Amino acid sequence: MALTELFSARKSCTTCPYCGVGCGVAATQALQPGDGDPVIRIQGDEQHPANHGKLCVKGSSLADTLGNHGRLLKPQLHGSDCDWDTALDYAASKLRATIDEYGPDSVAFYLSGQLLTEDYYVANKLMKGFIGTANVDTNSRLCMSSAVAAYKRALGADAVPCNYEDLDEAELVVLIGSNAAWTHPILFQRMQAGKARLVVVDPRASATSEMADLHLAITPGSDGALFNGLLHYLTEYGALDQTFIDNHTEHFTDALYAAAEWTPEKVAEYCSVALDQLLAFYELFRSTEKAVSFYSQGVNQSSSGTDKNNSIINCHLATGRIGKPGCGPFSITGQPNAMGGREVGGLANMLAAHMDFSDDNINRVGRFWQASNMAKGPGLKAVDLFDAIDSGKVKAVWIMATNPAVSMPDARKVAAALRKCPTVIVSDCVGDTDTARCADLLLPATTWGEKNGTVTNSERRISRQKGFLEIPGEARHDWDIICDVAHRLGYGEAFDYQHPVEIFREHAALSGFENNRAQTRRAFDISALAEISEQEYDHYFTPVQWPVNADNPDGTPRLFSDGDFFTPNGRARFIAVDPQCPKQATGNQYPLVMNSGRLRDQWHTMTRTGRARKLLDHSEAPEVHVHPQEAQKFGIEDAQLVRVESETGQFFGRARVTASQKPGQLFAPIHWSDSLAHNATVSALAVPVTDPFSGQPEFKQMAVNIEPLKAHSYACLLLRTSTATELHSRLQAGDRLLEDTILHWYRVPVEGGYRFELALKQQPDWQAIADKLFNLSGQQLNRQRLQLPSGERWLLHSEQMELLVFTSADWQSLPDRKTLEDALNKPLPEVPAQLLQNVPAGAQMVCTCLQVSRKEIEAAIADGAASVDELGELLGCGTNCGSCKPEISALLNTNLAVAVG
Ligand SMILES: Nc1nc2c(c(=O)[nH]1)N[C@H]1C(S)=C(S)[C@@H](COP(=O)(O)OP(=O)(O)OC[C@H]3O[C@@H](n4cnc5c(=O)[nH]c(N)nc54)[C@H](O)[C@@H]3O)O[C@H]1N2
Ligand SMILES: Nc1nc2c(c(=O)[nH]1)N[C@H]1C(S)=C(S)[C@@H](COP(=O)(O)OP(=O)(O)OC[C@H]3O[C@@H](n4cnc5c(=O)[nH]c(N)nc54)[C@H](O)[C@@H]3O)O[C@H]1N2
Ligand code: SF4
Ligand SMILES: [Mo]
Repeated sequence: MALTELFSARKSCTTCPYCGVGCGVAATQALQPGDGDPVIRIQGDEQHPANHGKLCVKGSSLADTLGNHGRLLKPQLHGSDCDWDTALDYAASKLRATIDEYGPDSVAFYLSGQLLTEDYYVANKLMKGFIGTANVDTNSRLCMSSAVAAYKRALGADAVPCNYEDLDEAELVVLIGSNAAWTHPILFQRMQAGKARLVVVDPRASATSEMADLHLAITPGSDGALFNGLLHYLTEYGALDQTFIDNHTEHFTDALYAAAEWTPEKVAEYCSVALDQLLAFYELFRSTEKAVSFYSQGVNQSSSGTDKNNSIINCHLATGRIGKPGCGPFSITGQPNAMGGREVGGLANMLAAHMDFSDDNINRVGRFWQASNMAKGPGLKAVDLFDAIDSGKVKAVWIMATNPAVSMPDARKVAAALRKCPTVIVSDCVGDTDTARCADLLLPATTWGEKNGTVTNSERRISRQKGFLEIPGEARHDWDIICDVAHRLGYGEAFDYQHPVEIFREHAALSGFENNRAQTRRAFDISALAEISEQEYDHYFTPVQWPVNADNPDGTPRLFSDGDFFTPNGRARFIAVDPQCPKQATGNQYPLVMNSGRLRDQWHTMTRTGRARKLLDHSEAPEVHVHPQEAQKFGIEDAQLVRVESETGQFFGRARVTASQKPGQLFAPIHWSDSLAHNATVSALAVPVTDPFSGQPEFKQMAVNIEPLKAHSYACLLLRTSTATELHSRLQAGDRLLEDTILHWYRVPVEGGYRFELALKQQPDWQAIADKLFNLSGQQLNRQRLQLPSGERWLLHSEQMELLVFTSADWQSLPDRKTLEDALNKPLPEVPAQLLQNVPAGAQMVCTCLQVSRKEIEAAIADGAASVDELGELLGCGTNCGSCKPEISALLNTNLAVAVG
């Protein structure tokens, strides 16, 4: 419907709920005449300094992820709906009884970088000030904790020096363990629009490395050696800023001493990169003053991630490339509010507002909060926390906005620990997650589009998330739920907030409380916002970078310009780094290194992005990337189902045979879970080894084995929602008939229902399955058969088209899924076997926005299209959000190379 036909439209400016770029979003809600649902239009906010109006494919598809389907709309106690009073009384009484009997350290909160700052602040205050334990950890432990620990060691504070304009101005950007083209797309577009040369350090080829001037495919986990080598090279070739080193740093000689043995020759061998490539990188870094190091999970998710971060920071301190435009060590945050969580002190080893557990700080925060029962010291970090739940030391846990049964290392053990934990409370906006299944009490939370508060992005910029949708069912805001429980625990006075601005003001006041050189000088200070009015907060909040205080009332785009750091003596610290190998070592039993990470169009455990059908076009199934040589060695064919095994668990997925991997290494996306597929939780493979300083787990180097799985045949089932739900719950419950028949499954939401893809162990008795599971009341399934050179295909369907089953000897030769999906909502064709005709097999979608497939792009290249722009003009691909441009460019490179070669 054209907007002109709508009689009213309301625009609200908010912030994207996905990655740490923190793009501004303008949501227009247009009411339709009559009773039609409002039409939501999502666009980039042109005024927002993070994105200037642009959005990537996840952001621009936000409207497709809204709606009540699958939402948790009422509290549920032991699987049954209940009212809020019952739910909150239960939560409070269980917490109180556990604390009374076993002490405050027997309870814990596990929070998330996807909460708003206001939610985070009250959760942290309740636990650390009133319940009296610091057992408050967060999924940021799995994400940013090594970056935090390294910044604190080097700079004296968890303070990101850089900002996004540095990316525009840089002449060199070194992306280390970052696939920014997919994970921080708008920043990657900024880098490409800028003048910087790009160097990518990543063991595998990615969409990001495809666009780089230089790609160093180093041995997994060898980054510490690479940057020790760089420090050594910079020293040898006279690139040190000796004045900066002398005046503003300490321990330089220790770091240099540790780096001394890392000659280019030794590094090249250790990291398995060609010496000339290595020298090209070192020389580029040496000769480019404006150099940004942009790093993420490839270095953080490591058992020596803090040291790796410091090895990078060392090179910036040695060259004085920090606190100046266009340069700096830039740790990029993953989640939309990972930074906000760090600000409030949501990690178990922090107290609040960048204060640790020194006696002075405990006293200071205790006075500010007027707290009755301050925590005395650090609490349990995520891995230790779930171990303590497993061993029974922690007996009640409240999990908010995260899915640890999927995302924690040794995920199976985490789920089992939760199942036996006496009290598990889960606050989520959706009802069916792997973690929710372990809960005693489920609390329906509001989510993006409904929530109201602040988030801080990767460049320390605080922006507003604003609610513009009606709150569905009985969902409530996370901060409000926490405060209600605090009231029931008897701490009402300290949690008497009516509006998030009141929490924000208190948070801002705490950040400035006794924050000066004489007492504790803390980087995080937003005291200038402590008096903000509700009107300003709701209507005139300009995104601003902290510190925002009396000295910098308009915020601070760049830190450390004066060379003054947050250490006691004001000097930044070099850290001597002794590079370590991954702790999950390969050997005979587990000879391969398994890497894990993100896909372009999905967000984590897919509870939101998985709702948008089009976001599954890019990749719809759990998969494992394998080098052709390795595939041959293990007898694996492309698209075949494989089983990956480690010391802790197993993972099933389809093989993607690709030279983007190196031999000896595998890669799997992290997004699938037991709710969406069978045995598809990658983190089940991770042995929970952690970094000694940060406690961050090693997710990028898991030691595994792989084997092909032979299926008898494959089937694709199309089911209306109710039938699909029935099948899903029987699959989850371990129905015997299904278990005997099905080797692996995954599901995809389609219009009107779901498509299930099955790999089968034996010829299934569909009639028995249908009779038993779908209540067809004796109605016979109709059968059609088509004999093709590739084997036979079957179509089975019920009279009401409740169930359509297509089977075939191999997965790829089943008909095109889009055509089949359409059949679910149409009357059966007169000759049903038509549906079995050889419609082209599923074409991978490259441009999700304009629905342009790889096949179409390749055909256009074959017809002479020779640039991304030309393809955009011809097919439209890449002309909306631009997230797919790196892939289009890669297709051009390969296809033109083939044409020329
Ligand atoms: N599309 C999408 N975007 C996201 C997210 C999402 O779920 N989907 N999640 C957000 C979150 S929370 C985060 S934390 C970020 C993560 O953002 P990134 O860190 O960019 O994403 P990952 O895919 O986890 O890993 C990045 C790269 O590290 C590489 N790597 C693996 N081992 C090594 C190594 O030993 N050394 C080096 N140098 N590199 C290595 C991997 O091959 C991978 O390409 O993404 C954010 N953005
Ligand atoms: N193997 C492997 N494992 C990894 C990683 C990896 O690279 N490899 N990466 C790690 C990293 S960096 C991260 S950040 C984690 C992410 O892992 P998780 O945090 O476990 O994943 P999400 O799917 O983001 O979980 C967020 C949950 O919060 C819910 N939710 C959304 N909005 C709200 C809200 O406003 N309130 C409430 N109460 N709930 C809400 C969502 O429905 C969802 O269930 O995974 C980690 N695990
Ligand atoms: S880059 Fe994409 S996912 Fe990240 S904040 Fe911007 S629109 Fe959202
Ligand atoms: Mo993350």
